[in-house]
Amino acid sequence: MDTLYVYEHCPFCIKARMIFGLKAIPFQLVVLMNDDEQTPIGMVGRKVVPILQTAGRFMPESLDIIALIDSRDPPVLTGARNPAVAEWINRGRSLLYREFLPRAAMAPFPEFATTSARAYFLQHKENASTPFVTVLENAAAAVEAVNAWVQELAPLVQKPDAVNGTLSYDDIDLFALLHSLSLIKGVQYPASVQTYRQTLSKLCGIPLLDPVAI
Ligand SMILES: N[C@@H](CCC(=O)N[C@@H](CS)C(=O)NCC(=O)O)C(=O)O
Repeated sequence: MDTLYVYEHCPFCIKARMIFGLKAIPFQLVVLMNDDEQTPIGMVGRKVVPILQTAGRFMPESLDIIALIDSRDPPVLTGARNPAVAEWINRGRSLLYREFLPRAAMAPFPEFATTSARAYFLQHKENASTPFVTVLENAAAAVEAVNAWVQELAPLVQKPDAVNGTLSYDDIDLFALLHSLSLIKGVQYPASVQTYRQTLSKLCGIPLLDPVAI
């Protein structure tokens, strides 16, 4: 069976997990400790996830993993992309991840199960010019900006199970981002977006982070 090495907070890992869920292909999910440098370096020469172990080899890069798994018959990511979806993502991605990282640092992700693993994340992800505490102190204004951005997604969602009507790489990018977004408390989802993220969560077998939102 294929094994996928991940961190649960990692959006690239969500993308790789999605293709297994969408195709109902069984796989083993292994969460690495965030400060475990040796395991990924031993597998692919650098500290990175996701890593797929398949047919006796190790493979990094979420898009390569997705392409490999989707090349098994029948492919599911057959729909055309809509450039407006990528444009929407690009408009808000840096705002989202500025808000996401300090919350991730506090969330009960298994890759942070030890103090040293959580400390490693803080050391590597906290930006000296904008400490996490400063981001969180300004959360109210940021969540308002996030909400304005999320409203603009509503008209782009064509179907609950595929943003453009047929599953495509836009769904991979969009659900991975909405998964990260679900860690942010106070985000208000327009009806079409709410139904979409809940439907994709079920189809992919990847729970949203709503219950642990901060
Ligand atoms: N291009 C890679 C990017 C993967 C990536 O940036 N992964 C991050 C986690 S989100 C990582 O492993 N960073 C090293 C670290 O967190 O220490 C992909 O698409 O798979």
